[in-house]
Amino acid sequence: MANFKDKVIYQIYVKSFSDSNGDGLGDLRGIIGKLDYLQSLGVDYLWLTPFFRSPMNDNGYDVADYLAVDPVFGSMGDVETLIAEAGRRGLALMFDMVFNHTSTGHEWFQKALAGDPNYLDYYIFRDGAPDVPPTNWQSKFGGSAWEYVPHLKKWYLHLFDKTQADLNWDNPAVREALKNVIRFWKAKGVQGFRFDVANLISKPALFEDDDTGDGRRFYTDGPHVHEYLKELVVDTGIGDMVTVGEMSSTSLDNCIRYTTEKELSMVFSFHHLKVDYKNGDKWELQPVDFGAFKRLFHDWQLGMQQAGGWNALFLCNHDQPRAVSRFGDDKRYWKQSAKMLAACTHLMRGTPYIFQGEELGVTNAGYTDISQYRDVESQNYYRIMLENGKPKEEALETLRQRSRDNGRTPMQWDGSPNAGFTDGTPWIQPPENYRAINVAAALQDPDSILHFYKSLIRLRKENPLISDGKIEFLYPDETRLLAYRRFLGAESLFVFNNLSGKEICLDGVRTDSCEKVLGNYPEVSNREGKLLLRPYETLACRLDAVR
Ligand code: TEU
Repeated sequence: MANFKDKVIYQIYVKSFSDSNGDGLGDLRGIIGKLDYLQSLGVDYLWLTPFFRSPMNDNGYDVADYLAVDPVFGSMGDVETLIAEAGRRGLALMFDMVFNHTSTGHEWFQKALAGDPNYLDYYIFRDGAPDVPPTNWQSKFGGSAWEYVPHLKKWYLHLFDKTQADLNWDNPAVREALKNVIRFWKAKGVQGFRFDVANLISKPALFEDDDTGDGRRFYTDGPHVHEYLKELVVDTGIGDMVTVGEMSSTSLDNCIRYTTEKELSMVFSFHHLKVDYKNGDKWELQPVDFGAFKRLFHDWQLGMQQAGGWNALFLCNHDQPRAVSRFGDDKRYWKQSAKMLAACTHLMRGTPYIFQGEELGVTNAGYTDISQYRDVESQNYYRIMLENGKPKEEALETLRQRSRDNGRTPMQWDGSPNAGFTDGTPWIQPPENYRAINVAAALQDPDSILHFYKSLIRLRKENPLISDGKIEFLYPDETRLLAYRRFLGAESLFVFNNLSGKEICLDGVRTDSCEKVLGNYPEVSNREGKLLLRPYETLACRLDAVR
């Protein structure tokens, strides 16, 4: 297996990264133009969200042709140039494989609709009357997970939008067709893959109603998922590449298996990003439960370590609100909290991911009107919230905090109109604070979040302790303090993260023995010789001991 422990992966949301031709949408040539910036960060892999041919109902996660580049993003020639130019700068490419479903615009689905039995078996069709779906399962984007096709007198399953039809992985022809997609991109020089909702691909043999939930317990980490992933990896020869699976509502036990049984290098799990969901419902607001946040890191870090598994470390992606607005304080302690959240995740055991703009401390979008949102999930749930009687202001506040569009705003390159993302009209607006928060400004400021990220990345490269060391957690009962020790051989690094805007004094830590390695305040502070953590302080240091 490739060494992925000392690597840092940078996620590019292609549609919002850089627009080279003024049509308001990011594109591949835009990325090529920013490779020097990415190289200067020190990252190793670039994960690109899907840029394949698509009707774009879910921004490219509805793929109509896995082997073609959507013209809005560029051409196959651009992909080849990108791979070559990136390679010249020591950057490898990781492409996003959306294999749980295809767009209903895909040729396979169109043939199924035309009644071709071979292609009907590529998807999950069930006979039935027009008013009774086969099960009561709910789509993750709201509404029934089944759509009726009158002329076929059949329903098809879609766990996401109704234009994203779930593939039937039990059909060997489907698995073979998907392997060919991997082989195609591998031959182009792609060196890593991300698998979208990789743990939802294996559906149960029998479809039944879910009396207690939305159906996910029947297909999450489904019956043949481990077998199918292993087969895909072995048959395409990507076992020595960096691979990551997105695991929706998964379990620790399954993630141990995904990463220890030659399936994937690492996994994304999301439990730590649901700690502000009231009763597990994304559309019901509640303040962050930092106790749960801490506990989840504790359990996953130690659980994976004990079994030899491996985590992807992240707080942001294109489906999540911005971490600094969510877990930090994007007003009073914007800079401190963005740096603290970065250090807190990057110094744990696993491979860190940076989502475009995170390295600048980009905040949530701050939209005030429904017309500013673009995401299909946000549109659907806005309607559902209003239908359920939520007042408009409350529904808008919920979107302000929860919408995926918070993570999809244009990359903030400079303070010029549209943040330097496009010369045209951007498909989605940047947050208003882009005039202060942008790459150009961050490069000028020696104390910027951007420079802090560079230091963090460098630290990982220089210290096997960070990439390979073990972890143990300290201060289990201090809810707003996430503290841990990394260790390898005789060496130790202590990391203290204050998850609050209040001071915390640590009785057990004497500062006279403390040697700072990295932090977000100029000097280590103490009260009567004991370590004093200021608001949102992060401190990585060498110490004799913690009592
Ligand atoms: O996301 C999968 C997923 O289950 C969640 O991100 C989900 O969309 C969200 O939490 C619901 O609140 C992946 C992709 O990352 C996402 O962009 C796609 O829309 C989705 O799969 C379908 O392909």
